[in-house]
Amino acid sequence: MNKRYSTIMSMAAVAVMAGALFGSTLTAAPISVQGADTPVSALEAVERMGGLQLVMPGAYAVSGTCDELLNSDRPVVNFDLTGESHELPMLGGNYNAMTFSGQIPGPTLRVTQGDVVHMTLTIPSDEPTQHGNDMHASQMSAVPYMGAVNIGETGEYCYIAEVPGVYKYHCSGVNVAAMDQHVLSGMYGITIVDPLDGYKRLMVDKTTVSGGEVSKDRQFYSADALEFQLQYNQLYVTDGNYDMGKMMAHSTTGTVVNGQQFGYVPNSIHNLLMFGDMDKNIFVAQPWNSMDLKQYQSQLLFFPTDTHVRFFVENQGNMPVYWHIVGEIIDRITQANRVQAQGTETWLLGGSQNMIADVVFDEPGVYVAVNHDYAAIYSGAATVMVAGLPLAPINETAAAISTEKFPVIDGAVAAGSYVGALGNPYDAIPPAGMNTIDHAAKNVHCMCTDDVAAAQIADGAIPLWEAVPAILAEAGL
Ligand SMILES: [Cu+2]
Repeated sequence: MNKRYSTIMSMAAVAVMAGALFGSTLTAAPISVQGADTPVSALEAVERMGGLQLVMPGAYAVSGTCDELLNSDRPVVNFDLTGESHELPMLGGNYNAMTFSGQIPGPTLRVTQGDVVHMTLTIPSDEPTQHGNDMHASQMSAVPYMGAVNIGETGEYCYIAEVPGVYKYHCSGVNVAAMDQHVLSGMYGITIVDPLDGYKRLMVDKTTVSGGEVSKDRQFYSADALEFQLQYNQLYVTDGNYDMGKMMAHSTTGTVVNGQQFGYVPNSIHNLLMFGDMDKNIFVAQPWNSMDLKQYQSQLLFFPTDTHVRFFVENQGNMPVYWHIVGEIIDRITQANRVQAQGTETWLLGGSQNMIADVVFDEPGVYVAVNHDYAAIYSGAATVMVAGLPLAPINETAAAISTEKFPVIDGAVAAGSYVGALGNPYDAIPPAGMNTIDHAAKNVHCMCTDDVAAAQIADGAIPLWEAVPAILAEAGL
């Protein structure tokens, strides 16, 4: 798509967006030209007015101020973000990413239903553009609270998280303009609002047989679960920059899960443990193999069998997510702590839609969570998960290199999964809530800056690119 067409598309998108946000009576004012001597584009008109927010009558701004809510009796949870542009890696090279607080997705906020969220957004003085923030967990006037925050300044708003569930938050661009660019370049994250009275216990359909007679044998699991977060999005990039033409054509450059294509597939460590050879790949696509990749080296998700596993899933993108686990049936889907489905093979999430998927894995083995759209799978939406300790060669290798100082296999056995030896990836683990089972260990993993990776280490996550060579040296391998 050429640049001119791309500009036209951008103007059309702004007009559509403005119409959607402000309704028909208010749309005419911002898009028609006020005080202009010559005809200008809609985008220019918006810029001349200082952004769309100026035309919104103040009388509509009935909520969002903090004074009252911060002094109510409700618990207050502070959530402080910064808007930062960074160059980050994707398959095929680096690109100009935009982030909340140096990471994609941004930090996950976890609160309890009824809490007051006090969110602030700071734009550092060296940041080249304004940013905004729209939290879908809120129910408040978008204007003026979600408008652009100027460079070098901090914006804030407050709201009560009334409805439990998973909610997207995202940059609202520069007063809606370029919102697509900012979100699809990485400015998104989630809020988890735990139900005030906790999560529901999980029922799993089973049968039993006795004397040739089959009968129902429903199994119940406590609400406490081992938890993961998975956020789906697309990249639309040409020569390292966001390409709006590709977005309009739904022509994805890559599909990302938690900001990375194929970020949760085996790496050279798993190759080594499995085959004794770092370069002999286990999985069909392992683009993030090298130890030199540090926090970008791909990692796997680990959990024991016969355990309640809870996935917080958000579709941050522009395309549907047909969420499926190769080898499993999803035991339950909830939204707003209300059951949407039980025993479903796949669940569809449209753009900016979420779910909590509860699953119990009965059989030790390797499973793959996918967006069951082949284009999405092949461009990055494949997340490899291992239940139990099913890989005999890994168990043997781990036992062989296990030493008193690094009791690798003991840790794994104690945890009932390889999490005890290798940890679960930090960015796939949400903050703990009221029904959370702790992960035995975390490893450093994220689509993030080195500063964010260092903060993960400070929080106890293992940098496997340092730990594994140390273990191998200790074992004389
Ligand atoms: Cu932004």
